[in-house]
Amino acid sequence: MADTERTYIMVKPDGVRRGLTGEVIGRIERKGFRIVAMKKMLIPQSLAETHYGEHKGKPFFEGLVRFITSGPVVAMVVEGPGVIAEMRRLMGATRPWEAAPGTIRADFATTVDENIIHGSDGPESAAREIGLFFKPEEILS
Ligand code: RTP
Ligand code: MG
Repeated sequence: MADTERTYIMVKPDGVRRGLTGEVIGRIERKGFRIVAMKKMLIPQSLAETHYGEHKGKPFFEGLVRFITSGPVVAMVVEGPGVIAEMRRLMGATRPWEAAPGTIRADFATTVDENIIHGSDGPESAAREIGLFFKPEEILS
């Protein structure tokens, strides 16, 4: 069985606005993963720019930061065997029209700019993003 890992998951402002927070949480819970930290928050501009730092200089960067700060998100740390890759699979491809049917992005999104959910894309980004959004004492052991 895959190693137990933690990943950073976030319902983006479009998902919160559209009332899809429960749908996303339900899919995570029904899968059998454990939510070990969670909060609803407005992301400050500086945190948004740091979180998406890898995309700085790309044409969509400013719009991405504007979007992710446009309303509350629901930030989570999710734990389970192989959870980093498995959550990426449950989310579906970045471009919703390329996402496999049954994935969150395929089922609920139509555009790449507003695609409902974020999930860390590897062990390094998971550790980095969890540290950006949560203090160690906010995470259940
Ligand atoms: P995320 O980081 O948000 O979980 O998404 P991802 O890993 O699937 O995709 P990534 O390449 O990290 O891109 C981050 C977000 O930037 C927006 N994007 N727009 N207009 C475009 O060509 C474009 N490309 C990326 C998307 O909202 C994507 O989720
Ligand atoms: Mg990404």
